[in-house]
Amino acid sequence: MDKLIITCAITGAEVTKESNPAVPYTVEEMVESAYQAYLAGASVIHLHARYDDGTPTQDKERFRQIHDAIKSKCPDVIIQVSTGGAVGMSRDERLDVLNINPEMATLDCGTLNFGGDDIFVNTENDIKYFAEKMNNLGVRYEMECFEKGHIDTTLRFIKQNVIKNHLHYSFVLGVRGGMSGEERDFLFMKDSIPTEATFSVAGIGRFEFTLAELSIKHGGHVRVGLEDNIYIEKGVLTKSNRELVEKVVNIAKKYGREIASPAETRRILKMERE
Ligand code: KMH
Ligand code: ZN
Repeated sequence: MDKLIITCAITGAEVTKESNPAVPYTVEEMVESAYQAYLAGASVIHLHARYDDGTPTQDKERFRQIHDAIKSKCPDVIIQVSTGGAVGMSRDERLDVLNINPEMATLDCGTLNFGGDDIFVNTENDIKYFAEKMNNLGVRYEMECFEKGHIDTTLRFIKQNVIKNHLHYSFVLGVRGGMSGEERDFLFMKDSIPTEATFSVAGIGRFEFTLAELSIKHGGHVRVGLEDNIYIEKGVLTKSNRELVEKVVNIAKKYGREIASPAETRRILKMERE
């Protein structure tokens, strides 16, 4: 079994300090949160940009500021920028971040309801457009699949040579409007991807640690972080992203799964740049 890749989704675009004061907004808060998560064992930081008041943005200059500040504190960490942004952003707005030449980015592979009146839109043409841009720029992408239909879309795109990366999936389960995060959901997703693919699991809310444990057991990788979940255990707010990462490290220990460094992560995901 490969060593375990831990991704930390430090802030997201939707969760606020009103829900958990540990959610980072400012550049300084993001850097400290990313650094602490890295020290605890995260080799990948899944990054959204926000302004100091918490407003999400895909503005390349804001992203560059945060990206460069994190890299100067932990130069080897992999920064995976979000091209999902926030609900309601346009295609080109979401893609502005590619102008900073990131090492890795997300590729969202389908549309879904996102709670209340929100719809996170990723049409077939959007996905193609995003994949083609990233192929041309040599940006490595992780395919975010919120339900099984999104995997089926990627399988079509692989056949059509629209998706050309090493195949690395993230199953994001438990979003209100997407697939839930029970064991059967996880197994269905895992068994639906090509055998040569790697995968990580991001459990939203109460699914964060049950899915982390399942993924660790089944040879997958794990994403945790305040973007996805604000509790360390039922009813107890987490103090930090670091605490969430540490909890995964402890689960991994139980199963004898070692933690991948950033260099090992690049090897596992075949992402060394030529
Ligand atoms: N904020 C969500 C609407 C991604 O990062 O690629 C989308 C999202 C996915 O977080
Ligand atoms: Zn995200």
